[in-house]
Amino acid sequence: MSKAHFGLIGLGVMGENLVLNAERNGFSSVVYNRTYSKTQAFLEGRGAGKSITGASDLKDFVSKLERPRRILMMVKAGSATDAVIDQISKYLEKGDLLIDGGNSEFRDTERRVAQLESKSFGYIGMGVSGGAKGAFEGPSMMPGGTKASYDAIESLVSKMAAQVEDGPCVAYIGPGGSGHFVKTVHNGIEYGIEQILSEAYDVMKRIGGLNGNQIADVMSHWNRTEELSSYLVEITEVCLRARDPEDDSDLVEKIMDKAGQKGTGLWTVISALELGASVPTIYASLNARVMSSLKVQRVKAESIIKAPALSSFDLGCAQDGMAPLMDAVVLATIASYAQGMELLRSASDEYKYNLNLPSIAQIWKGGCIIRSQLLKRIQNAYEADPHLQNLLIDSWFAEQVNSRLHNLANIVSGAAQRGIPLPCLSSSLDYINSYRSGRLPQNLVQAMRDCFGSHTYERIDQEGSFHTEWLE
Ligand code: NBP
Repeated sequence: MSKAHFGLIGLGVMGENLVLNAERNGFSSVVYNRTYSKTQAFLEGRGAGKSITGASDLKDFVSKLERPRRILMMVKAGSATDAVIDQISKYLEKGDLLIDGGNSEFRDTERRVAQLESKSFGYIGMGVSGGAKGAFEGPSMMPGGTKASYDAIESLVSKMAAQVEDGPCVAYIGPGGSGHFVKTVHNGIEYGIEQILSEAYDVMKRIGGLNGNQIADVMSHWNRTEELSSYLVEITEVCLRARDPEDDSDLVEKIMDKAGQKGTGLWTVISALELGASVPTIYASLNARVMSSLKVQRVKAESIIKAPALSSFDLGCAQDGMAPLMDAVVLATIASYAQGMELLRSASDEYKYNLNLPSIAQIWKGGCIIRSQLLKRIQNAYEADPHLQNLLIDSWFAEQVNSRLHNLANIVSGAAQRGIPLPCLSSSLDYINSYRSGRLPQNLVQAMRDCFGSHTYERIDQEGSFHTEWLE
């Protein structure tokens, strides 16, 4: 019997769809899952009649693969991934390739790349985005590791990936854990945009008095604009139109307002803090989820702390796509991408990843959760100026900021006067205002630090380090 081209470990939501994708693209496959009954169910179900066989143990799995073996692990990140590596290593031979497609922490991947490559196996840490549907139809993939290992899987992943007008949504990212780092930042941006759209919904519902279908109409309008056309706006419309089969009301209104936060959003913020990169929009989205989990406390506080007095402000009209609110959403979305891209640049410098920012924007244009038309502009901006320090000062993005900033300010201040929290929109406004402020009040912070701790300060008019005896 001829050997299979591709092996997959972990028949969960993602693994099942990815192996069907590989098989459809001409790669005969063999699958293994810790719980064998799942393998059997898959082979009798979605995997039936396809060039996919199963294995009940890892020795048999490895023996069914052509060499060099290309094996994708889609298991839970963390100790499960280490366990699988540990169990399979004894059956691998020189040149075989293990790919971790889970959401692993990038430092774990750094460690595993070094460990596996030292045994002459290839190891790729590959971020995969697109959910179950993307995994089946074509995801966006972010592989990192050695270039030689990437070259060995390129024919496979470039066929499996989503395809956009300028190629597949996969490219070599860089060494070590860079692929998983880029996926982590992708997820951080995703957190930001999800929260921004949720805040816009809240404003339209609580200030504009719109119902789910009316808000969905605005989302539909936004999804037809260059600035906001995206997968996340598209699915927001879908969610808002869904009816509760019980009483035909807006289903979204029946959902508990508590969101969890998995590793990647938190890791993005931790990495940003470690690297000294500014990501307030992304941090605000993470914190909004933390606040949402305090449901019992919030319900109690609502009856104790009253909202400020009402004041009116211009939200725009639904037929016009709520133009002022759209301005606010466009800028917060841009801020989210800008922060993510700057975090990637910092990591690239610090960890010597040599990241290609236009290529990463290209990979994200299809298949993944944050795909959007804006990514074409982002790709253009970094292609035009590889040393661009921040998206906000690229000419097209600067024009967006200059023409829309007043409305972001109006929406944030108007909502604040009604006691409606807009963590991501207000953080984005602060981010943009801070970034465009030639002088910030950190001169006073420096004075205080020198006053109590003799930390010294620099002057704007003289070179050197200065100290003042402030309390004398
Ligand atoms: P699921 O939760 O659907 O499946 C997890 C898989 O991991 C199952 O096959 C399970 O085997 C296996 N597994 C576990 Br749990 N512990 C194991 C162990 N100690 N040894 C061997 N196998 C073990 O996950 P999923 O949603 O398909 O996600 C897989 C990976 O992809 C995760 O890292 C996830 O973060 C990442 N990811 C998910 C998405 C998404 O949209 N869901 C998107 C992108 C990336 P069992 O059947 O025996 O329990």
